[in-house]
Parts: sequence; C-alpha cells; structure tokens
Amino acid sequence: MTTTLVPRWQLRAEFAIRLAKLYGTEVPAYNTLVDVSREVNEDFIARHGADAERLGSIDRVTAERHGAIRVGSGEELAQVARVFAGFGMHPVGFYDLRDASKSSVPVVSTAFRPIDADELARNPFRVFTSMLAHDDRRFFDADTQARLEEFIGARELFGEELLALADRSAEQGGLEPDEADRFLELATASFELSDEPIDHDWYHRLESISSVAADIGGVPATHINHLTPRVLDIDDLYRRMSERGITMIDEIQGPPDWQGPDVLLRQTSFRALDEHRMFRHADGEVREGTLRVRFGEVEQRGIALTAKGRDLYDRMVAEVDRRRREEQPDRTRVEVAGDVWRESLPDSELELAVQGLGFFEFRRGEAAAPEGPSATVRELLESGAAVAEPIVYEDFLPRSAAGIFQSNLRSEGSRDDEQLGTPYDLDRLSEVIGVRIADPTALYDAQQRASLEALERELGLRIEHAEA
Ligand code: OOG
Ligand code: NI
Repeated sequence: MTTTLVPRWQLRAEFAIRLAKLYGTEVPAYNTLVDVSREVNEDFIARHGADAERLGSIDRVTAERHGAIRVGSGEELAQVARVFAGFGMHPVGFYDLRDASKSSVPVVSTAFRPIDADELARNPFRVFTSMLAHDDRRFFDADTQARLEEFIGARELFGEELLALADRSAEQGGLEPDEADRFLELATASFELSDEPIDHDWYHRLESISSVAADIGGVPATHINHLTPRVLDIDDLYRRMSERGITMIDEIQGPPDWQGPDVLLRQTSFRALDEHRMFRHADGEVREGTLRVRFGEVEQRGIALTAKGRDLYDRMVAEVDRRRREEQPDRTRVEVAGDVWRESLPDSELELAVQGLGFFEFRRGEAAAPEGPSATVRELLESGAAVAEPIVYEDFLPRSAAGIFQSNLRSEGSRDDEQLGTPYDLDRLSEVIGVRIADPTALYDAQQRASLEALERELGLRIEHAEA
C-alpha cells in the first residue's frame, strides 16, 4: 500500500503556523503585531484594489513570516540546515554582521528559504539564521572562546530522531502523514524557550562582551528570536503600533517612503521587552531575573534589484551618510534619504526594468509583436507587446539586520578592533554548513533570464536588454 507523502511546502506552511502559535504564547505583543498587520493589509487592499497584489497575492502576504534564530557553532548550523532542508528551505545569501555594526554583534548569517518561484508562491517561510563567531578574537579572548566551545559542545539542540526525519523528508520530498506530524512536533519543540535555569555569572560575563553572544552561548538551548509578519504599508503600521502605546525603534530601516516603486526591504521593530527567567547564582541558589533579547519586527517587501541596481542602492546609502555627516547633521536619515532617492532612482517600474536596475519576469502583452529580428525591452514594454511583472526581494539587508540587532541591545558590549577577525565569506560558511549557499542575485537573474528567453521564442525575435 502506498500513502501519499505530505509535500515539503505543506510541512513548511504548517511549521510556520506552529512556530507562530508557540511564539505568540511566549511573546504576547507578537499577537498584537499580527493583528495590526492584518488591519493594515486589509485597509491597503481596500484602498488600492488589484494593484495591491502586485508584489504577492494577499493570501501569500497574509501568511508570510520570517523567523530569526541564532546558533553557537558550525556543527549546530549544519544541523539546522538539515532540519530546514526537510521543509524545503535552503541557505541563500551571506551576511557578515560583525562589520555591519559599530557595536558588538559577533555573528555571521545566512537565510534558509524556498528557492523556486512556485515553492515561494506556495509558502515563502524563511528563517534568518546567525552563527556565533566564537573564535573571533576581536570579541572573545582565548579563555572565553574555550569556555564557549565547551558550553556549546555539551548541549544538544536537535535530537537524532528529528534529524533522521528531516533527512528523509529532504530525500523523498516529503513525509508520510504520521511521520510528518512527528517531524513538525519535534522541529517546533526544538525552538521553544527552555525553562532550564541560566548560569548567572556566565551569562553576564558574555553579556558584557555582547548581548547577542549571551543570548546564544549563555543559554542551554536555541529559541525563536523574532517572527516577522509582512505588511503592504509599513508607515501605516508604524503609526498604528505607536498609537497603541507600543514603543517602536526610532525609524524604519532600509529604503525611505517615496513616490516610486518599493524596492528591496523596509523593516522596523518594537523594542525588546523584559522577560522573566530563572538564573542559577554562584551561591547555588536559583532566583528570578530578567533579560531582554526578543522583540517584534515587521517588514514590507519590494522589487529585487539587479547587481547594477544594488550597486546604485549602496551608493545612495553612502551618499545619505555623507550628506548627514558633512552637510545636514540636523536632518534624520529618512529625510535625507528621501532627497537622495528622488535625485537618483527612477520612479517607475518601467524605467527600473528598462535600465536593468530591477528584476522582472517578462511576459507576452496584448499588442502585436514588432517586426524584425530584434527589439529592445523599452520598445516591447512601451508598445504593450510585453509586460513586466516585478520579482519580489526574498532576502535581507545586512545594514538593516545590524540596525535591528543593535537597536535592541541593552549595551554596546565591547570589541577590540586591534585584533584580527576570523575571515568568513559565502564559501567558508558553505563549507561549515556542508551545502553550497546560493547567491541571491544569481537566483533572481536566472528567473528573469528564463522569462526573457521564453518571450523571445514566443515573439520570434531577439530581445535587447540593458546590461545588469
Ligand atoms: C536577526 C536580525 C536580522 C532581519 O530581519 O534583518 C533579521 C536576529 O536578531 O537574530 O532578522
Ligand atoms: Ni528579522
């Protein structure tokens, strides 16, 4: 007898729901954030109609979440990768937050997410996953490194049964119903907050170096740091949360609010809240204390940028910094960014597509195809022979991630920049994980290219597209 496998996308969708339930009981303000996000999205759809779904169907956007977790070693990261592969989530992108922050954030990260467009459309659940760079001398001296290795080496985040089920799911593309249930139960439980007492002195020793290090290497298990809903209007959400008396971080990270298309990713969060935990003190007694690491984040996603578009974005970010430093110290980053964006970035989807700044899928339009052996993207779009549908940015921004990390720290921590850091890059982290980390730009590029090639065949001509 053969039973039908529960496919990985369905496991992934259910995993996201179970984590949300769990997280909502652990951090009740998360439920408020989800309620407000829903209101924002419903109102946005009511105001904008079909156009509102240009960057994703309302079903996808309503269900969409990203999580964030943090682990302590390469072994733990490699195990996380196995667990997520069982849900059809693969490592994409490399982020070095050590250099993206002034304060002490000693981690390197990747994101686990579905890769194929149809898998993303079914359920795009992704998890930003950070690994403690415990051997980076700028943060940890030899003694602290050794104690970290011992502490992390002694704990088990993911049991053998969970890993075996994950491997099977990855191999077969899903699991039988009873196994699926067990897999979901074990996977969800491994991200639940542990109630085991925390070693007070060890936790605080690490916290004096970096709160993030304490949250990873000072506690006996990993947990969800945050779970982030997606909204269609983040400025509206920011206002509504503030009106409810929830203290938000000072500003929205990433691109400013402006008249042109949304690109990349805008994010904001409410501040970390005091949470009660049991601490074991040096005198052996267990007493209650508080710590503050988890927060609520929300995001708005826009169009993915090509390498050329991303380069322009990075130059705009640098220009905003320069103006604030040299010319306009009294204005906020968001105000100055508004000016720089208006001056530098085309404010229509058409121009982003034609100039090769944003990624799009090109399809046949209603108008007749032009004559001749070739046509430019501009000719095709302006005549209506082709239409361009934006490809949504599915990844993260290192500077925003660092900003989110930092705005929620209790203290700056300490770092010694005279020391040499441990070199990490996409290749090295791929080796640690044991799976090649995909380059996000290459994924978007392949998707755009495939659509252009299909359109060329359909129209029977060559399409000239700006060099990205
Ligand atoms: C991850 C912070 C980065 C994002 O959305 O950029 C992040 C963390 O706090 O562990 O989640
Ligand atoms: Ni996040």
